[in-house]
Amino acid sequence: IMGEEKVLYSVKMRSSLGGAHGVGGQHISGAERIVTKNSVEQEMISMLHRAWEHDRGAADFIQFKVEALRHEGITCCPLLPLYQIDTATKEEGRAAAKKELLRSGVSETAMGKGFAILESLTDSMRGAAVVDAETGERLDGLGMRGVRCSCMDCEDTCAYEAQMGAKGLGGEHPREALILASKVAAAPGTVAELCWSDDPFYVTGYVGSPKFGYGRITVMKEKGDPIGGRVFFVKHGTDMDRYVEYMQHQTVLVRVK
Ligand code: WAQ
Ligand code: MG
Ligand code: MG
Ligand code: MG
Repeated sequence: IMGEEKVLYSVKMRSSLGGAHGVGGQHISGAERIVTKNSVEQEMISMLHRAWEHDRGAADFIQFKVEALRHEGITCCPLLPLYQIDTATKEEGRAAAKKELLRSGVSETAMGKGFAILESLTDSMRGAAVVDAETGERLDGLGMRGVRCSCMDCEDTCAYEAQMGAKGLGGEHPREALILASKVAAAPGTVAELCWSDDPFYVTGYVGSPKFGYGRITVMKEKGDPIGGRVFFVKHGTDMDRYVEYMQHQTVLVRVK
């Protein structure tokens, strides 16, 4: 018999400063985990602290959503293998990212379009721009919001932390990025993903792909730059309704080998 403590809960937090999102508040941070019931409370406390102590500012508006998940709606995908490219400057990092995108199957045109979207931002996006990996056309039509990838976590936090801790990659940023990139790479249609952080002092970014995994690029922007974004490059002809539905609503647990 399955005990109460085996029921999985989604815990989501988003926070802003100067009011709620959409009514003048500036986005500070968001977080989500999928945990057993006995961990929900601890998770909420640690998210609260993250919102209050964030580099982007101390949030004054914090929202939580706690929701029991239905077992039959949950799927699994593998954790992407990680490799690292050491770079010293933003220019070097972005050049490395371009190389990774091209060898992952993104066309020169689409790569240029993806970079143009992120490099022309004057404020951070909330989600990701979806770009046709062949033609470079932006497909989501969601402007500064973009598509949010949600409803994912690692299946076994202990196994994950043991593996990443051993590589010196503990901490929230690599964890969240690797979990997200793993779900994105497993999506039907994804060719590659490009990302750098909106946290002003977090200069590491990555290119993820189902072909090569998670290519961590140590420097991709200048210190102090608060603008970040993501681009999901998809196969020409990808059904966008299904793609967005998977990103926003499919619960995916990422399995550590
Ligand atoms: N779904 C889609 N796009 C998102 C999501 C999401 N759930 N969360 C953030 N984004 C977009 C949004 O445009 C943000 O501005 C941008 O990505 C950056 O988000 O050491 O910290 O959460 O290996 O600031 C990568 C390197 C860190 C980690 C990425 O991203 C490592 C990071 P951030
Ligand atoms: Mg964030
Ligand atoms: Mg984040
Ligand atoms: Mg951030």
